[in-house]
Amino acid sequence: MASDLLSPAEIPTVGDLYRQKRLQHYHSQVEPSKTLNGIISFIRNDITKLKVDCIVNAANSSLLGGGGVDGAIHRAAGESLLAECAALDGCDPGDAKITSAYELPCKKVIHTVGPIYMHEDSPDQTLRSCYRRSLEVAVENSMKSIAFAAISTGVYRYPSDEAAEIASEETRKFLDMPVNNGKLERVIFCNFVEKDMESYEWKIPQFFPPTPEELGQTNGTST
Ligand code: AR6
Repeated sequence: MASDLLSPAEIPTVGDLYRQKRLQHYHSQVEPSKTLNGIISFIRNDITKLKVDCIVNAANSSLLGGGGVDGAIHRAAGESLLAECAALDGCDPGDAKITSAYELPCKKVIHTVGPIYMHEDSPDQTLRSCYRRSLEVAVENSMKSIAFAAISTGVYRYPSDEAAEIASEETRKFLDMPVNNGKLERVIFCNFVEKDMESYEWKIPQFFPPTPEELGQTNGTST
């Protein structure tokens, strides 16, 4: 097995980053949650190296592969992935479909189709739907850990800050729903380029703010 694979246990959570003073925080209207801060991570890495239950691909509506992260995932998975995708009859923008992962170190691949930023009237609604549907499909398939590529922020040219805000907000909404409690143990935003990392550093604390304990202010009793 290649030694450059990364498992969730090796990836710091947002809670870890606050405790280690590696993540700044700002004023947030959102309730801090120690539980959620133990689920969320954002990293800069190649998503094909992650040993998580499932990774989320930024596909196009044909599901027949392409460049960017889609190309990287198909190359690493091998030709069987393309054969399974070809039988799925495409995917609408904002929707998500799941396949096996073949030669990838993860168990499943969720393929979602993001908006082409300049081509849609409401690209934000489509991007929100990508995150929501991918999380739903993951839970329906008993996935415990999920890693997202930064959907639409490459050739589809969605601005990184807005995309990171949508990803963070939709994930927070999903995890806050009582029906989803305890379903996902880890949600990892896997960025490839620095501009997306900077956007997550800015947006994550707005939707996953630190608890007093994570700031070292009290012994903490928050959930
Ligand atoms: N691991 C993680 N992220 C990556 C990797 C990687 N190995 N490679 C690139 N990225 P893009 P889109 C990041 O263009 O904008 C394809 O041709 C990249 O830095 O892959 O949704 C599809 O077939 C960027 O932040 O996807 C579609 O036709 C992010 O992945 C179209 O591109 C998404 O960039 C979809 O465009």
